[in-house]
Amino acid sequence: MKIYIDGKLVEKEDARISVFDHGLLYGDGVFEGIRAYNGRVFRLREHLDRLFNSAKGIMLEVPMSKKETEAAIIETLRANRLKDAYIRLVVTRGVGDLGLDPEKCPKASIFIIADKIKLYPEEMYTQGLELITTSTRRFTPNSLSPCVKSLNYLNNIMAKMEAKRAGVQEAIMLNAEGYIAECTGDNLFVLKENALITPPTWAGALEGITRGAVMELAKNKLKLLVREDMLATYHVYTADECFLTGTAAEVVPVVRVDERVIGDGRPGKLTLKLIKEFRELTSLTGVPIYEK
Ligand code: PXG
Repeated sequence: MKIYIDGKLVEKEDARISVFDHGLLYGDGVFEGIRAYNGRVFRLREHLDRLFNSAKGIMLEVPMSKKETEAAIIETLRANRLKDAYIRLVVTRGVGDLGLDPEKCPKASIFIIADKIKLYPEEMYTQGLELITTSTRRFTPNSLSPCVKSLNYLNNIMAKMEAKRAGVQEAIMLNAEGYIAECTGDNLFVLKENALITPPTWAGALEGITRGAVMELAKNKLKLLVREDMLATYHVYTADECFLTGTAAEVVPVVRVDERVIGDGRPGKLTLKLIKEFRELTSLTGVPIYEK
């Protein structure tokens, strides 16, 4: 496996980061999780825009332009001869001293891992997930903006642990006011009487790339009304359908939340249609890896 790190492709064993890197010492950095399907990188420009916006949010200068970063991703995929892949793009503050001050870090580091994609079990899509609401809240815009996809995922990790310990796979995270933000690594949607609703970014949701694609498909292909709105757990319990979206999971039906059955307890009809539409979109669109 070849890893891209600061301008070079190196073997996995040689891909190393310093113990003085503030990405490690403080979670000071940003990242993206991207997928390639059948030789095409899905929504690459959108992922790069989000990465650069996350970096701007924390005053971190990405050491390459968007164009160069795009080229580095393609180069890494080619070096590993991948057609279907999960790509992890990371920018850290770089090496500094033991203090917090990022001014002591002269140069940010960038690395790209492109690996084979580990698919989730098919039952997850045919049977649906169960969720709980966790006690760990999503952080608020008066601390770190939840729109910044930073290297500090401890909140979400704590929420994930709580879900696993409760015997379910995923957790709903509320914001400080008690409205739903999203899940630990996925956005949440509910469907009620032909309206598809998802929390806005100002409720604490990350502006998911999959979320954006699904909103477009729901509007244009399924002719649903789509809107961003505040949701409380009550609105999920009483929804006709519920599902999650994310790069790794794609579109996953939710059938139970906090021990309430959603709809008839099976993946919703429109959710299944969206899964199909999304799979079609990912197989047909994206930035080609092997063509010029
Ligand atoms: N919310 C959060 C907090 C995320 O981290 C999403 C939503 C979905 O966004 P996209 O753009 O992927 O549709 C994410 C995605 C994981 C994992 O293992 C998930 C993410 C990052 C790293 C790991 O589930 N992020």
